[in-house]
Amino acid sequence: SRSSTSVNHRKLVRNGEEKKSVIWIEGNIASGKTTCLEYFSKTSDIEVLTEPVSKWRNVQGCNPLGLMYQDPSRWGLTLQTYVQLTMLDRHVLPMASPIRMMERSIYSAKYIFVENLYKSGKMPEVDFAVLSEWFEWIIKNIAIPVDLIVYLQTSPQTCYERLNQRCREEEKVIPLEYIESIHNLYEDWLIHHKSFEVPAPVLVIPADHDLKKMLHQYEENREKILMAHC
Ligand code: DCP
Repeated sequence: SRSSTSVNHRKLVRNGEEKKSVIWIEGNIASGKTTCLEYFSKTSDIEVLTEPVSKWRNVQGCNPLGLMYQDPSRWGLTLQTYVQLTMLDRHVLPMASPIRMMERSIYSAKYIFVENLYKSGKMPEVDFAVLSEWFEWIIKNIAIPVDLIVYLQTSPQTCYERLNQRCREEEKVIPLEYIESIHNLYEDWLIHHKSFEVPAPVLVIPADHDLKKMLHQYEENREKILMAHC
C-alpha cells in the first residue's frame, strides 16, 4: 500500500544537505492525534514522536497528571513544568529522519493548557508568571523548528465521547466544559489567530469522523503534509 512507500521526493538536496521538516499534530484531548501519528509512522523516512504522557503519569513513581486533575490549583504548576521540560527534550532531539512528526508542542502546552489553568482561575498568578518567564526564555534562546501545524479539528462533544470510551483513569474527572475551554483556546490560536503567535502554516483536518474516514483523509492529505519544507 502507499502508506509503506518511501518519500523519495523529499530527498531534495540543498547546499549538500538533505531538507528536513518538522510537523506538529495539534488538537484537543482525545481528538485522534495518536491514530494520525500511527498512520504516518508506517511511512519510511518519517520519525514519529508521541507525547510523553507516560512520563507525566510516572515521574520517579509520582503521577503529576493525576495530581493535576485532582487538585489543579495545587499541582498545575508541577505538571506543566514537567510537560515543558519533556516537550523541550523532544524538540531538541537530533532528527533521525528527513521528516519528523510530533504530537503537540511546547507552544500548545503553554498557549492552551497553561493558559486554560490560569484563565479558569485554577493557577495562581505567581505560578503563571514563573512558567511564562521560563517559556519566553526557552523560545528566545533555543531553536524550536516547525514547518507545518496539522490541526485535528473536532467538536468538544466528540472528544468528550472518545474520552469516556477510552477510560484513562486520571481523566475520569474531566467535565465537558474543560474540553470546551481547550477547544476554544485552540480555535482562537490556530483558526482565528486571535491570541498568540502561530509559528508555522496550519493545515486543518476535520476530525469528528469515524476511523475509516479519518484514515482516508490522511491519505488524501499525505502529499500536502509531507511536502512541508524547512
Ligand atoms: N495534558 C495537560 N497539559 C498539557 C498537555 C496535555 O494537562 N500541556 C493532558 C491532557 C490529557 C493528557 O495530558 O489528559 C494527554 O493528552 P492527550 O489526551 O491530548 O493525548 P492523547 O494521546 O490521549 O491524545 P489523542 O487522544 O488525540 O491521541
